[in-house]
Order: sequence, then structure tokens, then C-alpha cells
Amino acid sequence: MKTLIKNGTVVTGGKSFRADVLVSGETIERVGTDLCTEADRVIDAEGCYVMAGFIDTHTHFDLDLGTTVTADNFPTGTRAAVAGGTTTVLDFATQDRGMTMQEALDLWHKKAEGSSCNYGFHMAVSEWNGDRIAEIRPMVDQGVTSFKMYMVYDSMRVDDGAMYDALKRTADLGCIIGVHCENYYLLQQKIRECREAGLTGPTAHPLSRPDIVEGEAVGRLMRIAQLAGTPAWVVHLSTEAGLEEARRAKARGQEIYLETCPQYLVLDDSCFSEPDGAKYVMSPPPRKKADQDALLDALGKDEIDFIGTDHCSFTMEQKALGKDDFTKIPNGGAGTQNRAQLVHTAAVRTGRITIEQMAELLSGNAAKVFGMYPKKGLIAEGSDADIVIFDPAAEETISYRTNLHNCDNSPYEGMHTVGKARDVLLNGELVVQNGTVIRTGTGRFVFRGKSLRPNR
Ligand code: DUC
Ligand code: ZN
Ligand code: ZN
Repeated sequence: MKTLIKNGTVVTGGKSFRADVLVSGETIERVGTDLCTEADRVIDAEGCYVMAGFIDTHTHFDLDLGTTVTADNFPTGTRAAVAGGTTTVLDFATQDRGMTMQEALDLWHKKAEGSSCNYGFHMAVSEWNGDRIAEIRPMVDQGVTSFKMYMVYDSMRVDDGAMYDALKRTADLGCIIGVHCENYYLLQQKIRECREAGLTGPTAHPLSRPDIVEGEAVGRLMRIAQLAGTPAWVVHLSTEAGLEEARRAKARGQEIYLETCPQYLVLDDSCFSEPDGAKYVMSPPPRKKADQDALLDALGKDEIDFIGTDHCSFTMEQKALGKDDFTKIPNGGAGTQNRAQLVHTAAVRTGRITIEQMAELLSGNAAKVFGMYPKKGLIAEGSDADIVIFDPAAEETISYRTNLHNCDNSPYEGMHTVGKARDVLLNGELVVQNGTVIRTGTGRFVFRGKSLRPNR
């Protein structure tokens, strides 16, 4: 099967140029001007960008929090993801205490059956001891080359020594570790303060996690990584305070990778006063306008490496678990479908970043950092035919009603966006046409290699 994508502007590797793209089977066979060739299917991309399929570096599908399970599983979450132009998600397989990493990985492989986009796994680890250490290499041998550790959440958090040791033991194998950076003890104290002040609703959530709670934790991770002599990845960076700590570490010569999310670019903490404020309860919370501005500025300066969504959806009924106590509101929101349209609207159209930067933030850089490049993250001969045809003029008002997430709310409800994935090729097959998912269940596991460590 050959597909010819004609008349589009290819945006890849930091450049854009007019070219046609010929796909043969699952691979890009040629990129060139005026390719006149026999093809089984011709797609006219006039007026559109032709980009490497987007990579969502951060999803939580089918995650059991103990009190409730996320509204989206892999079949629903990946169908929504691919509708928004994401052809690969990196989900967090989660090793709960008492479980091995291998058990978590086997479980996540089962959960991911029937996915509609490609998928890989980071391994989130909740304990660090000899048994877990012995599992690092087997994970790498099975294509899992990134890990996550949490500084908060009673069921997941590990101590600074564990992070230091994990960083040291994984770096030589080409792995990257991401850390959820918040100061556990400050957070507990701030929660107590909110309770003492009689605050029980969603507005207490951001008050209990002010920017310094993140900033201190990012600074600490930077020092831990400095001591370990390894790279480190800050997941879902949300504050200027955290950004400043990362800048300091980079100025010392450290190799740091930063991820942010659309919610920290387009939402601010005034959202918690809305009647359905619980839907915005995610950690970290949406911040101040000054933080949004600092992050957009950093995107423009190439200081942030990639944008994931932290998609972790819960229905309003699930959110009501915390109606009398904001700490019991399940943390997270739905967003994997909306990432590219939000970034294009909030960052490209406002002139904060270029379309070439968007392509790297949504795909190219993640492919390099997470061991998938140049098969993914690039439009070039020999790369995988995971391709998005992105219409920069397509308008949409986001609503949970039209989103494909299995969720009855959206943090972006009513937002008007400009620019949207029109068609998507996954493994060479057309799976989204004119914004409609036409083929489901063909996603595959992505066996990842060593990180290319582009910031080394
Ligand atoms: N934050 C969320 O909001 N949800 C899932 C995990 C996390 O760290
Ligand atoms: Zn997190
Ligand atoms: Zn997360």
C-alpha cells in the first residue's frame, strides 16, 4: 500500500519546507518536491502542515488510585489521543508496593491491548531496594528505558536517597528518570493550615500546593542529580519557581530535561472558584498568570523540552468523592486529545513559539529523549509513517461532549482553539480522516532504546 501526501508544508527537525511525502507500507519511502508516482491513495495537504506523529510523554490510563480508577482506559484514551494527532503515548506503568516491576509491566501490556495509537511505558516505582534494583536491566531489555519517582503521595513516594541511587544506577544504561517534584512535608503542613482555616473545597487545593512547594522540590532534585552526576527529567513543570531552579542547574552545567503540560499554559488558579472547580484538581494545580507567562517564555527559548498532558481523567461523580474534603478529590484531568490544538492556539498563534518549535515540543524532542528517534519524531526517509496533517486554520470550541475522552468534564470546556489535526497516519494506515477516527485498535507497543540525551 502506497500513500502520497501532496502539496503540504513539511515541518520537521526544526525546519519547514514544501514537499510531498510518499509512504510505502509502514515507512516513509521518500520526501521530495513534486513526487509523481503511482500511489494507492493520494492525500491533498494543501494549506496544512505535515508533521511527525505527536508523542504524549505523560498519560495515566487505567490507573487505580485505590479509591477509584481513572475514567479512561487504553481503548478510550488512545482513541481520543489519536483524534488529536498523537500517534504514541508514553503511559506510566505503575509498580505498586508489594508488586514487582515485571508484574506491573505485564499488567500494563494487558491493559494496553486494543489501543488506537502506539504506546510505550515509563515504569513508575514506589519502592527502591535490592529486588527492584535487580529489575532495572530486565526492564531495559523489554524496551522500558524511563522511570518515574514521586516525592509525594503516601502510596508512591520515595526518599531522596532512593532517587539519588536510582539516578546513578540507571544513567549508564541510557535511562532517564522523571520526578514528580513537590515537597511532601510542606504540603502536609499547608493542608493542615487550610483545614484550620475551615477551607474544605477545591479552592484549598492550590493554596495547599503553592509554587514554592514545587520550586523547593525541583531545586532538591537538581542537587540530587548533581551529586549523582546524571541527567534528570522534571515531569509536569508548572511554576516559574521551579523553572528558575532548573535554570540554575543548567548554568552549573547539568543535563536537565523539562516537561510542561497545556494546563499550565492556558489555565490559572482562578478556575478553582468555578462551580465545578473540582474538575481542575490536579497536581500540580494550574498556577498564576505570571507562571504561565514564564513557561511560555521558556518554551520560546527552547528551555523546555517537551509537552505532555498528564491525562488522568475522572468523572464529576468520581470528583465528588472529595466533596467534603479537597484532599480526597481524585487528582487529574482529561486532555490527551486537546494538546496540539491548545499549544497551537496559546503558543504558536500568539507568537510565543514557532510552528517548528511546536513540532519538536510535541514530537521530535520526546522521540530523542525517550529512545525512539529517528524512527519516530521525524519526517524523513526510513522513519515510521506516523504522520499528522495539521490544519492551522481549523477552528473548534472544546467540549467534553465532542471530545472522545470517556469523561463528562473537560478543564478546557468552552475554549476556542485554532489549528487542529485533520488526518492521521498510524503505522502507514489512515486512522483519522477529516477529524474523524476511522480505524481503531491498531496501536502497537513501542520498544524503546537508550535515550539520545540531546542536552548532554
Ligand atoms: N498528578 C495528577 O494530577 N494526576 C496523576 C498523578 C499526578 O501526579
Ligand atoms: Zn506526577
Ligand atoms: Zn502524571
